[in-house]
Amino acid sequence: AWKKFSAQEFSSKEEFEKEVVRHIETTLARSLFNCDEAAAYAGTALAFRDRLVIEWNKTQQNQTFADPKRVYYLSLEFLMGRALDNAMLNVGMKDIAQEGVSELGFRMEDIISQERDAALGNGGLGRLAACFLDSLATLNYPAWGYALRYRYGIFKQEIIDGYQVEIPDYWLDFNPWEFPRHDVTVDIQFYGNVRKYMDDSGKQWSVWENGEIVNAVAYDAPIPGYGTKTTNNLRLWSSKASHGEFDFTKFNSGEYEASVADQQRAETISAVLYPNDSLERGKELRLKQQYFWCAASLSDIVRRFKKSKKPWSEFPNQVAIQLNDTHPTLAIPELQRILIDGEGLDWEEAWSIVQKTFGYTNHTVLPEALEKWSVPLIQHLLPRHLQIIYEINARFLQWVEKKFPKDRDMLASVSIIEETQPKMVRMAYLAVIGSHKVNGVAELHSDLIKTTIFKDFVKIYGPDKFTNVTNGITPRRWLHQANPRLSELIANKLGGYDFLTDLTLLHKLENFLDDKDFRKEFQEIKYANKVRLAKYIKEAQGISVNPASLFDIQVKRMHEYKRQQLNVFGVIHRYLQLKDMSPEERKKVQPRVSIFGGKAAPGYWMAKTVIHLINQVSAVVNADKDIGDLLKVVFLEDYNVSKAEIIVPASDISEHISTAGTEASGTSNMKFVLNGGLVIGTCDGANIEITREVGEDNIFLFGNLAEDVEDLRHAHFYGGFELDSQLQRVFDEIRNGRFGDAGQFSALVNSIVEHGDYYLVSDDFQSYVETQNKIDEAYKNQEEWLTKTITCVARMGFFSSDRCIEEYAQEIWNTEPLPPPKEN
Ligand code: 26W
Repeated sequence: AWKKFSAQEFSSKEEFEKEVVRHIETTLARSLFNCDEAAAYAGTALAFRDRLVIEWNKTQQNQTFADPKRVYYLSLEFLMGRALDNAMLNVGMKDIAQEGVSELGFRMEDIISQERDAALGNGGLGRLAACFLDSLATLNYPAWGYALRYRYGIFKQEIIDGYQVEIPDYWLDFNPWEFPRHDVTVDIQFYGNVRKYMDDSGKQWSVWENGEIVNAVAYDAPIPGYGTKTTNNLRLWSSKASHGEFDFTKFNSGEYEASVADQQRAETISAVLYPNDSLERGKELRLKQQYFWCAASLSDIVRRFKKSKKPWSEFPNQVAIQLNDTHPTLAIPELQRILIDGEGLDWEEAWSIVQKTFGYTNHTVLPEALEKWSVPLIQHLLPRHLQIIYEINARFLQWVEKKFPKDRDMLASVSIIEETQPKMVRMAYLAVIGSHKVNGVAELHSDLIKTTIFKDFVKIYGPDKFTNVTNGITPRRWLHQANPRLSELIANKLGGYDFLTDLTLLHKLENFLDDKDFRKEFQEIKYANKVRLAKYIKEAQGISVNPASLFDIQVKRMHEYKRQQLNVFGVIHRYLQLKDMSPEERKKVQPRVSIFGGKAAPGYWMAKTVIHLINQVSAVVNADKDIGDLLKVVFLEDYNVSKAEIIVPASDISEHISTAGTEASGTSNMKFVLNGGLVIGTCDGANIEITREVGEDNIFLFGNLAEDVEDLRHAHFYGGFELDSQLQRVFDEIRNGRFGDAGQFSALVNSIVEHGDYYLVSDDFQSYVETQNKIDEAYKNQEEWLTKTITCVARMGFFSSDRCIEEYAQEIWNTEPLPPPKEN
């Protein structure tokens, strides 16, 4: 085996065991005689935690001493998944630990699976933030993540009678990875009023007063880099009533219930992650969460800056704040408020600091996902911020007016305030105006934002304010951890694990395309990963699938734009064709397993209907004796990060089939390809750049292009609607009840045949089905298929989140790494 880096080493398995036993007996106060897997997990985690903490403290000390420019990544979501395996691999001592736990009578796999996912996110945006933390630490950037410490992460999904049921995810029972910092607290104000006064020198000041105060308490989690001692910090804020346990005046005056209620109201702020992705609902509590987190984080950042005693003009040279979507946009007026009301800077000086400090990443162009908050709500909750937002807007519009005199349409269209009833604050516009750079997350997406939602801002600021940073994924978790055998095979061929920190080295794998042993092992690994998934499917879902079948996987949040409905209609079509065939014809068919997984937002009725249809189709198809292994349909319950680590390495084909122009990037597409699976996809998001990298022959693209979407939608309304005969038949079978109660699915079918087919399912169905047939054909030639998959893996170097972070650092943050000092 190749020597991997290690930080604070356990010099031997004995030393590791000793630490585990010590923690079980003392920290947990348990006897070794009743040590179960949960206790063994706890002991192992605590032993590794000790190692992380030492490097974490050193990193923080070193950063305090050197005081370089730091990056602050503000994200309402960090979908971290499990920490133990990642910590063992990043620190480089998994092998020793593995031997140690087996001597204690456990299997490492079982111990790892004891840990609950840290599921503080919905999907792509949250997982991207987690990959970024891994890359930032690995590349030695002084960087902090800031988020909320939700008591409940994304709900757990259960499927009952084919329907999604949401179960609360209380994940904090035992979390060895977090450290409460009861000494790091911030008072956060809500409501109240603004009073203006003049000081002796005649200067006008605004004070925000009489508000309600809630306490923010910091909880920190260490983020170890791979192959480096750098261990960064993820700081999560928890809300607490400002007067501690109870309000004793109320308590003593007999208002016991009221005092408990106050406390609960305060704690509600950080209680739950909003489970919507891509739907903005304008709830007051969500706005409270956003402000609470922004204000606590900024107070922390400003406090740290002030310790250095540098002049305020240095702030943007010491601090880069990245806004992960518009959710943290209130940080912009908040910093302006701190600088003018708190520190006494004049407006212009403060505003120039603000603009230089922030960068804004956009993750969606879907209109229903763009955040708008009503003016009366902000007025009520954050009266001073509303004044500041109006002032930002007034000055911006004056400036625009000078550039484009008399262009009233322009002024109305770029105003932060939308003149509706009630008036609304457009958060994306505030984010653009308050940042020095705005980026999209894949080339097509970054082009689209410049021609659609931010078109007028390109006219105003010029094109240079807008840039692209194509998303990436961390190869540590998504190759080394999820697919250890493939990682080892690659290391053996390339002469070490350097590819884990320079993923472009994978290109050398193309030299081994003709190496028989390599090919054989590559193929065996894929098969073993499919066996592992098949085993999991059997355990979790009770469905037997043959690992020799083609595994076709679509796992992601359930959404109409992601078009799981297109996939399931395709599955029904396949089923109907199989039923039509003679036994002779069936023998020629490529067996396939269609695997779905993903959560629907609890209020998203159409997405839930698609889950129900998939489960109904699954029940019918899997029970059909004629069909047997030729087609199996699986809906995997409760898709999450740790399940993705089993699912992703096991695909032959994965589906990324959004309506062109709707999926900003996608990141699971990258994960599947990196693990030797091919893609069926539309020309959307990062699929386009994946195609550029792997070559058109190595990806299965289909469907209409983004540039044609508008015309096609128009045609549905004005040109009449003619349905492809194959899709018509699918709908007929759904309607005649072949997959259960037809009434349940009428709205889904009608959204296509009667209500304009907004997501162009009918337009893309035929080419989708044809492309799936091509896949069957291609898969029959296993040698060619293998060549394609190896070639794809070799060409995935571009999609490392390390590349992505380097681009942010150079183009947006202007920051340098701070490597740990050499020790002897
Ligand atoms: C306000 C409700 C809400 C919540 C979350 C609106 C929008 C979001 C996110 C922006 C949704 C999201 O996760 N977007 C995904 O971001 C990924 C990382 O950039 C992309 O790869 C996905 O294409 C994009 O859908």
